[in-house]
Amino acid sequence: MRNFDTTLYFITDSTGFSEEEFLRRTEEALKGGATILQLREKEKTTREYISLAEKVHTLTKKYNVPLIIDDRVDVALAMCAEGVHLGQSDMPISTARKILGDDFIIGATTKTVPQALEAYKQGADYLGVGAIYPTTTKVKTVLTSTETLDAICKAVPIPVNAIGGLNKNNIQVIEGIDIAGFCVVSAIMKAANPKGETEILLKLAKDLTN
Ligand code: TZP
Ligand code: MG
Repeated sequence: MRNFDTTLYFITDSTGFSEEEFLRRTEEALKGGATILQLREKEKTTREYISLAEKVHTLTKKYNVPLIIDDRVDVALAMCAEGVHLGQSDMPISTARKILGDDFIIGATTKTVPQALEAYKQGADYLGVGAIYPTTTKVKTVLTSTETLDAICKAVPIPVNAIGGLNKNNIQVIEGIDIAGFCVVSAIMKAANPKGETEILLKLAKDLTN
């Protein structure tokens, strides 16, 4: 598996942006120091998803940041992404691992300790756990307590990231929990200054994960 660092995990959302503005904001986040980037598209056709992923990949390669594709093993394979992120109703991790091989980064969304142990057993490289706070990003999710997050961090030896409603004013809630990093969508995507916001979040994330 290739090296990756989930300290500040930026997940994109193109909703409401022209492609040009979406790509500009995405590049600003990369300039600001996002350590890993997930392209998350729920409405695009397969062809549109691949086309946008190729454009985003050109940017992530420039900043040497791994690109993770949400939900779609086929899209990730088609455009040679570095990884894929799978939820509880997506392809099973063990099946994805068989298809993708050992070099691909495979992430999993888990909300309980049994789900986390199962994803780890099946070959997940990292876990996303949340939503920690209510989120305005379009997602089918329920809240996960910080106690469950803590229990998951203690249960698996792979990096665990907190996700959901996190921003510079509330990520301190995670203090003392052994997470590897934070995932954010709107805190960066909708920021007036995505680069500046990413820099602030990266510093906070580094301080809280050390
Ligand atoms: N999974 C759980 S919460 C969430 C996902 C994809 C969305 C997080 O978005 P935001 O804007 O950082 O709250
Ligand atoms: Mg998913």
